[in-house]
Amino acid sequence: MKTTNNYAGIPNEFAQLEKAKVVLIPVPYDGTSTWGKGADKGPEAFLEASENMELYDIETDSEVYQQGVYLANPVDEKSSPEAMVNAVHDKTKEYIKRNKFVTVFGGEHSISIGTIRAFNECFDNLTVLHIDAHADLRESYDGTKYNHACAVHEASQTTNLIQVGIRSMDAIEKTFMDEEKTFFAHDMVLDEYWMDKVVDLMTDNVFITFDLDALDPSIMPSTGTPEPGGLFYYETLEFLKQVFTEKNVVGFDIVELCPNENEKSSNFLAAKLYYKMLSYKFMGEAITDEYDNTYDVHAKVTGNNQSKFEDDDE
Ligand SMILES: [Mn+2]
Repeated sequence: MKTTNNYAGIPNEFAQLEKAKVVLIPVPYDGTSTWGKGADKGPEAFLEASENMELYDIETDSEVYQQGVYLANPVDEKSSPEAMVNAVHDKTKEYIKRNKFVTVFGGEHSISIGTIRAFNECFDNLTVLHIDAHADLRESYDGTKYNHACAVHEASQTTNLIQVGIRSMDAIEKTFMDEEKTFFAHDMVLDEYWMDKVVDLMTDNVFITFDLDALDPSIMPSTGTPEPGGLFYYETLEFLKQVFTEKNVVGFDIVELCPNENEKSSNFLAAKLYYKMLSYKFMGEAITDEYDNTYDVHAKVTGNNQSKFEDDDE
């Protein structure tokens, strides 16, 4: 029953690029996954669930779609993992430079190599908040450094990388892991202050890369590589709300939805999580307010928010 090609079936007036503060880039890519295939079907399932979701958010008393959400054409480059990463990078950067709040929906986690690189080139002192069951720190895997197992290796070298929810890794990944900035699931479950500790390690500008397998498989079974002992829904939202309130979240991606014909609730969780993150980003922001993607809309940041656009024309 698809009636429009707009995100969540929103009216055209909120879906035009010119007026939209938010851009959503789908990346239906699944080229390097090792176990459960199907993350290439993620964006379609996410968009379908989004169309069947209520657009009023009770918690923030807002209808964030009215800030404008432009659904970009999907990144369809599949000739090689590296070409895909470059295409994601270019498209992400293009919309950041157009002063949009850029969001990306995967696809497998290797797409984030491109999104993170684009954000890191455009924002100073970037923190990458990596929420995932897996460390994803390998330098290369299966003969490429653009494998999903390497999703944040580059970020570990070039950004303030903070990892949350980790419960699966290879010993070799310790080489690249900063344990001061790693929050293992088995520790988090015993530490009522983990959210504050994570936020304390952040710089002002934060990009969030959210692998859905960070969530507990009981609420998110439809993902390529499920791991027991994950995050639950409300603690995840509480944490995200704190991050969006206290920091300038400059964009985010959500990856690894691997839809299953017989289990639709994961698609709806992904749709709702995305919408919640937008709602937190723009809560308290009037629809008529101008958007500046280099400045914190909650005005909580007093630090230096300058963009790097000027010195970064390649
Ligand atoms: Mn993962």
